[in-house]
Amino acid sequence: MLTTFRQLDDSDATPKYMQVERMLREALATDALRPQDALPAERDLAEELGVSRITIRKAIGTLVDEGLLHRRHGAGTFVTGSAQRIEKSSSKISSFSEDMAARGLRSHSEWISRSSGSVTPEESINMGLSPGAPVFRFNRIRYADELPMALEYSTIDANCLRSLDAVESSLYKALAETGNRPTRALQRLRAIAFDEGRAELLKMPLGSPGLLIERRGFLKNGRLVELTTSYYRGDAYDFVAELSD
Ligand code: 16G
Repeated sequence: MLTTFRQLDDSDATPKYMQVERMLREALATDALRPQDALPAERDLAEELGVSRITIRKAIGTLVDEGLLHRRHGAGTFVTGSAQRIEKSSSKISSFSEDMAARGLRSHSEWISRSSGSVTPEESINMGLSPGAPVFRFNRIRYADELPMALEYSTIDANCLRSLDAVESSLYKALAETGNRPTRALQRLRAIAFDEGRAELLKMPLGSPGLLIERRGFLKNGRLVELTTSYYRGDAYDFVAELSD
């Protein structure tokens, strides 16, 4: 692995950390470093390139901020990029936590916000709830291991959950506790390019491809429980539909 990196040029007056950064960018551009590859330990890289660990850390830090690399706690630094693709069958109604667990990935979420309120006029029409009906809103960044995979904005009929705090790691788990996990869903998919705000939250370059998925989740009796808009990274998901005549 180390031999794939070119040595720094001693006669170059550019600060060393910028040279390391440029060298790493080249390695990424030429596929010497490929998606999911682990970078050598900072100590080894510093030794190999004849610079300090601080210099290495600074160069890597810039690329982490740009989302080209990411750190996994206790495991090191890895190349971002096309994540392990998750194949999702659209005929089964599953949750993000279940999808990840089925692939041996650890899921967790970071809260963007959670709040209680009442339906907007648009939600009232979309959800078939009376104007002023109480709802909870859960806005989350969803992670698979340490990789941000999706942004999810959910509006839930407040009568379907014990409380706003009932949702911890899984929304569907909390809904199941009150017997209100959706049993049927309608989904709409659309291709998008990530704008600046969402690209930043997902640590992806501006304009990266994504999938916008709107899910309406219903109970057996036809009542709508969930209205969720998800933004999935386009390089991580394959949606599979089974069709028959
Ligand atoms: C999935 C659903 C989303 C649901 C969430 C619950 C799609 C496109 N969307 O991401 O509608 O709210 O799972 O996940 O599949 P959780 O139970 O792990 O919070």
